Amino acid sequence: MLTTATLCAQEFHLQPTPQEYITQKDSVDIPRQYQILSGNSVQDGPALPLLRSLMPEEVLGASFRVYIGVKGDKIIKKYQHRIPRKSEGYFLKIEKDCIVIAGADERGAYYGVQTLAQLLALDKLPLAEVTDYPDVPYRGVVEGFYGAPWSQEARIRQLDFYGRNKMNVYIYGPKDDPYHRTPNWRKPYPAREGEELKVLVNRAKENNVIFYWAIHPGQDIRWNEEDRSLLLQKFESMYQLGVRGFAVFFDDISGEGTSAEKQVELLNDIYHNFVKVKGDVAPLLMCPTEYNRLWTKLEGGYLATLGGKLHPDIGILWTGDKVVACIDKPTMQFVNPLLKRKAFIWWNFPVSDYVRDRLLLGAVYGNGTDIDDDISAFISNPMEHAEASKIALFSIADYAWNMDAYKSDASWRRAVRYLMPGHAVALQVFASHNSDLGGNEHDFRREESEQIRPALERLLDAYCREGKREVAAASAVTEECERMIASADLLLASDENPALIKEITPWLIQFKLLGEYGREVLCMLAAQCDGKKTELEKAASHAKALQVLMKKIDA
Ligand code: BEU
Repeated sequence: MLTTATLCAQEFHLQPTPQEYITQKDSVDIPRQYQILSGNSVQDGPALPLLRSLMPEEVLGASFRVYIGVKGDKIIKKYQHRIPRKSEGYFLKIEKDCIVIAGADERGAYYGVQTLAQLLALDKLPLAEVTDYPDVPYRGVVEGFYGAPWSQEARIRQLDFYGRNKMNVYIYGPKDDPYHRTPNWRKPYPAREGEELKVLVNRAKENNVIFYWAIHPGQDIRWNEEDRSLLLQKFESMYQLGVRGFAVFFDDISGEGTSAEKQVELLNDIYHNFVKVKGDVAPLLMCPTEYNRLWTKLEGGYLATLGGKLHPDIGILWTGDKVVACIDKPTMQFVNPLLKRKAFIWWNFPVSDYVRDRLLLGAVYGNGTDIDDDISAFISNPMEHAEASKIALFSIADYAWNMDAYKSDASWRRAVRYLMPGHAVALQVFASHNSDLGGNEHDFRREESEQIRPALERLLDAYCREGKREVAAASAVTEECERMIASADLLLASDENPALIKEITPWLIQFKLLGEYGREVLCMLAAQCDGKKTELEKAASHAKALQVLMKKIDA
């Protein structure tokens, strides 16, 4: 009998959460040998190589068969009717003697293989059927922050992560790459940087990710033939490196470059004379100057001009009601009629370039789960800390794939476990205290330290009002301080995810000091309440020393 999978999150959960996952109680041993039978439509893409990397013992004539194909391929004909009628959808079936992966298109087949990869990590393969597709057409990341751009290694790890998490877009647009914007947007990349980009483009292809390259010419563009042709030449040079997705960003500029009419003219020209001529390029994208509601001057007619005159196939990026804001139904009801298309959402989270002393490792919440029909994309602008950003990116992938099923807290915990399975408890403690931005220019705040908040409030309340020490609250807070200290040590000593630990080391050191400081303050409180003057002085001098150390780390 078929039963809907009920494995709890602690045990196993497909990521991103599939639309439908049905398992039987039975399972099958992972076959030692098998034969792969593949359709014509998967011969060129990355689905087949990925499948072969998962199942290397391919033997002609083996009794266990793996069928893989795309709608229309003979090899999966029997299962045509089970393939969801959604782009990038797939049907995956695991039986005693065969596996079937049937995609709505090549990327769908690839995602079927990615799901199989997760199931293959189990001891035995569950007999299962997965019917799956994404809610949002484009899902991914825009490397669009100010500050140190990601390293080559970090980008490679990101692209692999996107493939595994069924994200299909990466937009290259780091504000501090001089060849992306002023002063060097007109010039081709030097040979070494060009070669590195080529490697990334290929890695994106292997992961079925569209590599977009964005140009940011607005701060000094002159609306003349020379600059128009320099921009097209730059795009051509990126095309030669293998890039097949292009975007033009006009955010955060002033002066002549902000003209809606001129931006439209340029974009339509690129659309007709570059994108259409090439014929193998993804939809053209643009980021407007008025890219959020707060900065929209309706009377100026900027967005109306874009909406009315920009070719309807060009995607327009939008960050929401403010520069940094969650996206909901009213957000979309405001912007879509103006743009006359579904906005391509650029979500400014977990980007931290305006709060650089913070790590934003909290849960992803606040976006409407009823907006899948209103958006053409949901992409995230992350932190300059690539590995640490994956906590949020994991959940963003989950949310954009299946909004109805999205559970923020559970997804967050799975993200933490995904990054450091062997130290998930310690990383969860650290993440739960490193989520809020503090006061900031965009008034964007996140929940932080929620679990310990009631005890902290009781402790402070009793002390401030009556000068008393609330014993239960004091021990709860002390325990939390101990947990912080131990978690910091465990993570600092771990070699489980060196890239992540390297990024967060200063915060881990600070976290440990903060735990020690908290513990000492609670000793001071106990000593004061018990009238133990010497102990109070001893604890106070240690607490002061810890404060000095924390200031040094802050600096
Ligand atoms: C986040 O601080 C952030 C906000 C914007 N000023 C920039 N542009 C857009 O959001 C479109 C972005 O580059 C920057 O990272």
